[in-house]
Parts: sequence; C-alpha cells; structure tokens
Amino acid sequence: MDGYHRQMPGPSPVSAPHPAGDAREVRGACPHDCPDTCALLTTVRDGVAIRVHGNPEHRPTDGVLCTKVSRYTERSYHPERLLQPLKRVGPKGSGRYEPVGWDEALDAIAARLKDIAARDAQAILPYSYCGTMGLVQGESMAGRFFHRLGASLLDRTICATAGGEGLTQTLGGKVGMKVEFFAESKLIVIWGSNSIASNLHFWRLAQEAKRNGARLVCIDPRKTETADKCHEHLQLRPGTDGALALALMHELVVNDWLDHDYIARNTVGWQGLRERAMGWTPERAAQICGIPAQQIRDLARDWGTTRPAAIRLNYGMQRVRGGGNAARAIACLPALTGAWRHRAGGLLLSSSGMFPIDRATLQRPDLLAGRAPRTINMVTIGDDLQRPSSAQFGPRVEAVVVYNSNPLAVAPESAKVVQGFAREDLFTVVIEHFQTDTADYADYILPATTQLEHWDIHASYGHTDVLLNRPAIAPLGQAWTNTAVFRALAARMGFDEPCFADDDQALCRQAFGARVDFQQLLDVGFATLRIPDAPFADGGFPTPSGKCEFFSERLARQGLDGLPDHLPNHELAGSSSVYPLAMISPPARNFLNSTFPNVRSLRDIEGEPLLEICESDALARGIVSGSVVRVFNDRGEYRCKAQVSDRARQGVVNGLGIWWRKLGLDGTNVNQLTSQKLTDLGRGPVFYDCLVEVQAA
Ligand SMILES: Nc1nc2c(c(=O)[nH]1)N[C@H]1C(S)=C(S)[C@@H](COP(=O)(O)OP(=O)(O)OC[C@H]3O[C@@H](n4cnc5c(=O)[nH]c(N)nc54)[C@H](O)[C@@H]3O)O[C@H]1N2
Ligand SMILES: Nc1nc2c(c(=O)[nH]1)N[C@H]1C(S)=C(S)[C@@H](COP(=O)(O)OP(=O)(O)OC[C@H]3O[C@@H](n4cnc5c(=O)[nH]c(N)nc54)[C@H](O)[C@@H]3O)O[C@H]1N2
Ligand code: SF4
Ligand SMILES: [Mo]
Repeated sequence: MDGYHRQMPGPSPVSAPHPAGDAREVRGACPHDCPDTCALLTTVRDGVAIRVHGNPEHRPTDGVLCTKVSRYTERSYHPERLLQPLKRVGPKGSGRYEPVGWDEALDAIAARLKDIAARDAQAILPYSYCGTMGLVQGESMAGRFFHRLGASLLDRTICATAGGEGLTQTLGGKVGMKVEFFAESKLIVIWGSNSIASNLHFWRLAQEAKRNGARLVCIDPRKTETADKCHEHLQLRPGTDGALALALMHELVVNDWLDHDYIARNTVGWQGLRERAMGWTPERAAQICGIPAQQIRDLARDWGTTRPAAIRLNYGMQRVRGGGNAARAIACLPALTGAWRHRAGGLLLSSSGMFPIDRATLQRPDLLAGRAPRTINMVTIGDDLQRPSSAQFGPRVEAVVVYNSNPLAVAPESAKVVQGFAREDLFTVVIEHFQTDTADYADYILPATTQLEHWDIHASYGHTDVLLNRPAIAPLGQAWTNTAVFRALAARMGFDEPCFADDDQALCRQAFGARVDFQQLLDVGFATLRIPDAPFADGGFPTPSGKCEFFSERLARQGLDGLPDHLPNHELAGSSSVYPLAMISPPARNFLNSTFPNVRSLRDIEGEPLLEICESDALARGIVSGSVVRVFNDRGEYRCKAQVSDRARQGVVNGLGIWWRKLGLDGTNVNQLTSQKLTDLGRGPVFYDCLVEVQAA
C-alpha cells in the first residue's frame, strides 16, 4: 500500500531556504518509546533532511542508531505522510476522507467539544501514549488543554505500570543502576528483555562486559536473538518469574549467599521474606516455570557468588497478572547479596524516576481548579467506549481525542476497541503522521509534525541524560505540532490563561527549570544528570523508610500482601481451559510498537505477521512453516502464517507485534486475542497472559 522511495525526496515546498549544497548537521533526540533515547544528528541540505545518524559525542548513543531510525528520512518523507487536515466522508472505518482547511477543522472540533463540555466535559477523553516520548509534544499543552476543559483523565497504564509500581514499592521509584556500569559487571542477568531488539545500546555494554569475562544469563520464554548470545537461557513459562525469584532467594538463604550486613542496615521485612522464600524450593518453582531445578540452583549460585552482579530487568516480564509482584520479588535480589555496594551491581528496570521533570508546570493540573474528573484506564478502552452513562461510570464517552497513540492496534481485545470507535455517535479526532488503523475511525484527522520538524526535550528510561531536540527542517505540507493544535483549540474554546501562549522553546525550558543547564542543551544537545555512581551502596532508597522494602507497609495498608509472592496468570496454561497454548506478543526488532510497519524497507525485513510455534506443538496440529493458521480464543480469531521454530518453547506461541491491523491477512492483529484483564499492581495490561488454540486454516 505504500510506495518505497529509495531516492531522496525532493525539497518540501515550505522548508526554510539554505545555501545550495551547504549541508548542516542538526542535533536532536530520538522520540521513540525505547530506553536508549539516542542523540540524533540530522544532515540537512537545501532544507531537506538527507540523513539521520547517531551523535558520536553522546556516550550512550556512541554514534550508532538502530536500523529503524537510521532510515528516518524514509518515514518522514513517506509518500503517505498526512500533510493536510482531513474530514471523514465515508462510514467509520472505511478510511474515506476529503481535505479541509485547518480553520474549518479546528472550528468544527472546538464547536463539538464545547457542545459536549456544556453538558459534562468528562464525556471527552484524551487518548495518548508514547508515540513520541518528548515532554513537549507529549503531555504539555495537551495536558493544559484537557485540564482546563475538565475532561476525563487518562490512566496511562498500557506499558509499564505493573513493574513500575512493583519497583516503587520495593526501591521507592523507577531508579536503579547507571546503565554505563553494566560494562564492568561480571554477571548480567537479562530478565524479560530482548535487548538486541529493544535496548540495543545496553546490549553493546553487555557485549563489552562479556569480552571482559562476564557471564550473561537470559530469562525469557522466547529463544530470542539475545538468548542465543547469552551463556545461559532460562526459557520459563510466561508469568512465572515471581516463582523463579522466590526460589533463587531460597537458595541464597540455604547456602548463606547473603550480605547480612547490607540486609540489616538497608532493608525492611527480612524475616518475613526469608520465611516466604523458604516455601519456594527450586523443585517447586521448576514445576511452575517449566525449567530444570538445576538451572535455578546454578543461577542462584552465580548470583550469590559473583561480584559485581547486575540485573537488566525489562517490561516483558510484567505484562501478566502477577507482573507487579514478580518485579517486587526480583527487585529484592540485589539487596540480599549486597550487589548495590558496587557501581556495576544492582538492577535497572527504568531510570525515568531519576529525572527531575517539572510535570506540574508542563501540564498544569491546577487548571482543574478543584474539579476531580473521573479517570479512565487506557487498557480498558474497549469496554469503556461501550459503557452507557451511569452513576458509577459517569457520562457515556462522547468524544475521544487521540494523539501519540494507535489504540486500535495496541490496546487489548481489539474487537471491542473497534466496536467502540465505530460508534456513529462518538466524535473522534486523531492527530497523526499516518492514516493508522485508528485514524480510519476519526471524524477529523489532523497532520502532525515529526521529530525532524519540531522542538522537544527528552528524559530517558534507559540512561540518565537529558536531550534537546531541535527542528532540522520546516514542517512538511500543512503539518502542525501537537502543541500548536492544542493552543489553537484552547483559543477557540476561549481559554485565555497566559500558559496557553507559551511557545515550544519556552515549554522545553520549563520541563526541568533550573535543574538542568539549558544553555548546555542548546550548545551540546545533551546534559548528564548528577547522580552518584553507586546510588544505593549505603542504602538511601527513596522509599518511606529509606530502605529497600522487602515488606511494603504501603501495600499492607491497602489490604494487599506486604511481601512479594508468585501470582499465577489469569489464563493459566495446563488449566482446564479449552485453549491450551499461552501466547506472548513481544516487540519486533524493526518496528517500534505500531510505528514503522508502514515503512516498506523495515516491513520487508520483518516480512509478514507470523506465529512462532515449536515443532511438537505444530506436529500435533498438522501445521507446517508457511501455512496459514487460525489463532483463536473466546475473544476472537486472528489469521497469520505459522513459523515452526525453536524460538517458541513447548506450550507457548509467539506472535511478534505490533502490526497494523490493515496489513494483516484478515485485517486483525494479535490484540484481537488479548484480554482487558489487569495486573496485580498498577492496573496494567496482561498482553502476555493469554491462552489461545491454533489450527491449520
Ligand atoms: N525494536 C523495538 N524496540 C522497542 C520496542 C519495540 O516495539 N521494538 N518497544 C519499546 C517499548 S514500548 C518498551 S516498553 C521497551 C521494553 O519493552 P519490552 O517489551 O520489555 O521489550 P523486549 O525486551 O523486546 O521484550 C520483552 C521480552 O520479554 C519476553 N517475555 C514475555 N513474557 C515474559 C515473561 O513472562 N517473563 C519473562 N521473563 N520474559 C517474558 C519476551 O519474549 C521478550 O523477549 O522496549 C522498547 N523498545
Ligand atoms: N499485543 C501487544 N500489545 C502491546 C504491546 C505488546 O508487547 N504486545 N506493547 C504495549 C506497549 S509496551 C506499549 S508502550 C504500547 C504502545 O502504544 P502506542 O504508544 O500507542 O504506540 P506507538 O506505535 O509507539 O505510537 C503510536 C502513534 O504515535 C504517532 N506519533 C509519533 N509521534 C507523534 C507526534 O509527534 N505527534 C502525533 N500526533 N503522533 C505521533 C505514531 O505515528 C504512531 O502511530 O503498546 C502496547 N501494546
Ligand atoms: S529507537 Fe531506540 S535504539 Fe533506535 S534510535 Fe531510537 S532510541 Fe536509539
Ligand atoms: Mo512500552
């Protein structure tokens, strides 16, 4: 459906003039939802971006980008880029639109929102996530607009809240090791992460450690390309990480591989945790995890006796019912052995909590002025768009404004999400670069600028640098920044607070205020936060007690288990369910969530939507590689090609995501099968807690 242009596109009609042939480099930041937050250099000639490459001066980037973003010009100048506002002319979902002017579109949108707000602004729902991680084109002006309006609040849970909450209850926040010191570790446990695909710059550090003699262990139900390159792979069943972590503790206790001094001084709840762990013999966990008990014993010995030892935890392990508890259990392991004492020891899930972001200034929740709108969980958008008004729910959702997200492709139980967005009485605005699955259901589609065309400022969840993104080229066509859209809507709604006049550079400055040297960002493009090399060597965790909380008083007060435990999946393989296979749907290497499937050269590498299935499960079903299969459960059916592969373990099938529905064989993707059930902590999604059956089609 897209033309693939190998040649560089011609200059855009509105780009700023530059002396012919005089190329310049513009410093920026990768906007994608990836822990690496690379520093970009864009080569611009005659107002046209001709190359995007990694900034060699930025240490975490080290001059290297992933394949996706090194092809960024192909995405930005894609012939199907949305370049003018569009108004729906066909039925919802048909994708039929006609161009309209910005004024006409904005007038119509503002009139409709005003009309709804006059009854109850909570009937309006913003829906956004991390299409861009930029703090400005993310939730700055948009936050101000929806707060002032009194719209429903969105619980932005679709990725990381279970693990984030687990970490917060244990360590006090999304804090951990500084990523660069993984290079000095002697044992690296890569847990729930396909680093080569999704955290490439960490993988480079792990490789450096390996060259210096470190042992690499991977814990993942899928035999990923990362697992292939580690010394050891624990190929456990999805959603069993909590059991594994407790059994590791069991072995640390019985072999006394414990740092008693660190535990005594810097932890809370040791006696309770010790007792809990004693119930988790390696044999018990091995049965649940579906791996040999000896593998658990060996890993415990490695963890208990290697210094320095570090865990790179990632979000892949927390998209199951017990994800929050599993993250809690794993986060206890470094304190038990005193791994935090060394700068190359400890754990990193996310570094985002270490950034002093001034969200209150950016998003201005004070504009709610005492109102307390209801909160809608983005994971349950499928159900929530169908709900009638009620005392409990509040008003029926009458309008959704989508930006930086593609809910039809990324949210669970898509059939319901589609039904919701297909409602004739729902008013939908989508601000996008492309006509995504979601945009097909919009009443108005507004063309957004890409990272090459706007200012932004970035924190990171994989390192500890702040990055500034300067626009490299002028907006293409009639594309507007997200901030410009919300400024213009605010003006039409009559919101006259001065904050609606802040321009994007002012917003960039406000993001960190005086806490980051903005002049340095302007001069160099990035600035490193000042954080001790081994932040928890002597405790000092940002928890209420200042210690690593094996036992969380805060959870106990909510009536929850104060200690971490193993919580089995909602949908348990081997249970009495008629659906015998567990399906996981982790990221594809050449896509970034639902971004890039429409970029031809990257799609060609990924090929087509595939379901990996192991030989014995395939044989039992008469399935061969390349044949079309029906993957189904009570929520729906999804057709794709099978790939018989040892990347899948027995009982588990892998459907790499996140394809656009309209690029699938039958106009669906894996999320046709996933459920809207939630995690134990953080109200997150359970994408990898999903039973299915597979048949040859
Ligand atoms: N190329 C690429 N990079 C990405 C993304 C992408 O889509 N493509 N997505 C980005 C996003 S949004 C995020 S949140 C981050 C982090 O995103 P993550 O989803 O953590 O990314 P991965 O590390 O690729 O994948 C997680 C790994 O966890 C495994 N896994 C699945 N279930 C379980 C389980 O129960 N236990 C364990 N131990 N492992 C399990 C999967 O097989 C997979 O290999 O990556 C980002 N980076
Ligand atoms: N089955 C399954 N489903 C999953 C996952 C999984 O592993 N398996 N992963 C989940 C995870 S971890 C996440 S984070 C979510 C991701 O969900 P999303 O954040 O919704 O996905 P993205 O594809 O990253 O971004 C969505 C859109 O933002 C747009 N965009 C980018 N920049 C801009 C901008 O500056 N302005 C505007 N207006 N739009 C912009 C892009 O064009 C893209 O279409 O998906 C979740 N869904
Ligand atoms: S997607 Fe990740 S690895 Fe690729 S350029 Fe962006 S930050 Fe770097
Ligand atoms: Mo994510």
